[in-house]
Amino acid sequence: GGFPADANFHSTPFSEAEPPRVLITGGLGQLGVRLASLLRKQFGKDNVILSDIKKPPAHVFHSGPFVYTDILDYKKLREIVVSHRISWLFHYSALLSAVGEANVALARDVNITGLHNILDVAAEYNVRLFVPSTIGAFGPTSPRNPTPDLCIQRPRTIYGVSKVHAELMGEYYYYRYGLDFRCLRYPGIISADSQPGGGTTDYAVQIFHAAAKNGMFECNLKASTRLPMMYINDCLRATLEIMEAPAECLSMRTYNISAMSFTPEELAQALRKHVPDFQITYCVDPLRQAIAESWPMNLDDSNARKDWGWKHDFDLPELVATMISLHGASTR
Ligand code: AKB
Repeated sequence: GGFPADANFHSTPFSEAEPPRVLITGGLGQLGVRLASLLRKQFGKDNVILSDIKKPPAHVFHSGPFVYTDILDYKKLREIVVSHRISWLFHYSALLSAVGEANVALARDVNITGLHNILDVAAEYNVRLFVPSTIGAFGPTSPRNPTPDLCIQRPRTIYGVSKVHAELMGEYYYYRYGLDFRCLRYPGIISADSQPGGGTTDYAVQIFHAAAKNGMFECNLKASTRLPMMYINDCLRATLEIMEAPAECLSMRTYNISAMSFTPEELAQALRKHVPDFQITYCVDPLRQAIAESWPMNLDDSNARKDWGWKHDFDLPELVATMISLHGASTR
């Protein structure tokens, strides 16, 4: 028998309900592989399909289902959703902030046209849809410390513009067609075993690799640049939690989530507790610096905490200790 995708299977115990059938687009970026392993633990390996236009490394290919999906090919996208009976979709395909400025036409295609395909297929087949938004959806005229959920959003990157567009279109489809759209504004995400690509917050990932390798790092943002950040485990747990939240808990469909906020200098200082001779130097990238200075310093996530019980586990000291232990830098 068919399983209605909009049935709230969480109202019955897991053992009696059919788990969701999940598709992750852009699955070979910084977050997809780890999201897939979290979801596979929860819902079963074969119920979670990773997809990308890139060729998966062997360990990813052998860890569970993988399909080629070009989100710009609408017919193929429908075919995948139908053939695999997809009921939840996590849409991770996107060009990030700095790389988007270097390739505006491609960023527009992937981040905006691609999103339109995702919205249409999700609405047509009754798929619950998660789209990550970002601190990059705010701009120089937004309040920066703290930044509430609802405020002026006039970003000046194509990435930010495309994410405001995604927030608004997702909410529009929710009100207009009943699409079960859920969205979180992520801070910069820090992970040990996967690299971001082309972002403004990338330094906070690269610094740990550099610390483990040779005890020094050249930072492309100024020492005093304060940005919101989060450890990947918190980010992925928040993502699963908002997807599982009963609809009646959600007073909004797009929430800020927050964990910590620091500058490169503060991060270097925290690193020195584990790598005492750690050196940081600065060679500022003007594009990334300008972007960072237009973004929030602190995100106000009180609505997420109130509505669906969001709570972060990792502050700066735990983040640094965990990243260092994963890189083995303490034995350097
Ligand atoms: C970027 O720096 O572009 C991303 C983001 C914060 O959205 N990491």
